[in-house]
Amino acid sequence: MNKRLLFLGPPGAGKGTQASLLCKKQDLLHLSTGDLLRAEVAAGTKLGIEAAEIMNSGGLVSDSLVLSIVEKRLASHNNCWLLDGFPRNLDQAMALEALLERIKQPIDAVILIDLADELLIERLLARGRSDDNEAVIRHRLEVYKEKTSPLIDYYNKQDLLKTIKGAGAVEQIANLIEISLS
Ligand code: B4P
Repeated sequence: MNKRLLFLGPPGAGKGTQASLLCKKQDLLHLSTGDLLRAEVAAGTKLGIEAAEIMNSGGLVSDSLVLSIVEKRLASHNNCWLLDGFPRNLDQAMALEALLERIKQPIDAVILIDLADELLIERLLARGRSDDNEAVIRHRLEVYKEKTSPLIDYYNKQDLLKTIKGAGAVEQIANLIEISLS
């Protein structure tokens, strides 16, 4: 079984939706940097106050801040996890690689969920989170293309990447993900 997974994809592709389902089914620790950051914002911590403005503009929160959140949780868990929405740029990917080497927990597979821009925008507008208005969504898509999409090549070269089409019913996509991991 794949015990250490990473979910990659544009905002709104369904990373969070699919990660929750798979983690429940396979008893993996679900680490969503988006959720963790939103929890810090809701709790009004120093870290949350720093993150809120950047999240509401659609930008990326600083690498050091996100890394500190992830490191704390990974090191304290027993080896089976799914990282959702992290890493989001090459610096984060390299920092993660160094961390995983140190704790001897290599990634087993990277799932890329891919979806056309128009569908992404439609889904996010329907979701209606505070950072889901059209101008912010378009900015997030640009940030994804510029900063995050180079990770596709990065993980492809390591022979870890599996690409799943994100269009269709939630259960259908969940099925495709499970097949790709079997
Ligand atoms: P995230 O919380 O990661 O959210 P996301 O990328 O927008 O959404 P996701 O792909 O998980 O889509 P979802 O399942 O919800 O990021 C938010 C912000 O946090 C970032 O912009 C950034 O500022 C910050 N951040 C997070 N991680 C960071 C990092 N590592 N470094 C720096 N900053 C970071 O699905 C979207 C909608 O579609 C939902 O409403 C869902 O119900 C619906 N949906 C899902 N699957 C569907 C399907 N098959 N059909 C129809 N609708 C579907």
